[in-house]
Amino acid sequence: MLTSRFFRYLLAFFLSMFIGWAILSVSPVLAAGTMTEIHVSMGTVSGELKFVPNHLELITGKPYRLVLDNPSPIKHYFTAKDFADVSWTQKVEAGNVEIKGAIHELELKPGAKAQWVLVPMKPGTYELYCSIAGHAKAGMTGEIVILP
Ligand SMILES: [Cu+2]
Repeated sequence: MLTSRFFRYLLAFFLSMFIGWAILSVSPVLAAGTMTEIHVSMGTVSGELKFVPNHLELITGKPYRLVLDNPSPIKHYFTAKDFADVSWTQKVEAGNVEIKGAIHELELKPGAKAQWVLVPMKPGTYELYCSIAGHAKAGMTGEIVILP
């Protein structure tokens, strides 16, 4: 009698452990279909120094895939340190490489593509710019707004 109750508790314990683990492993970012893609071109084919678009809006707590590409003849940086600080980065995918962990800046060579999968966590307006000398001054800036 006592043993069968013990085993039921034990079973319930392992079941709840399993359910907890299952919930944790299906993070919102991994749930396909709920992720919003935002495409940003760094520079233009004709060499203009700008981000297209240069104004991004994201919503706090929602998963995003920032799809970056560089169609221009020179390399550029996607630099958004404060934005990165208040976002949770799941990964950055570039070519066949996946990078996990904190990211503050991405360098894209001509023709390169990268995808940054993240969840913005704190509302605010954050600056975006290209950190190559002269590019921000020439207009390669933008803003990323995280809405509540
Ligand atoms: Cu640049």
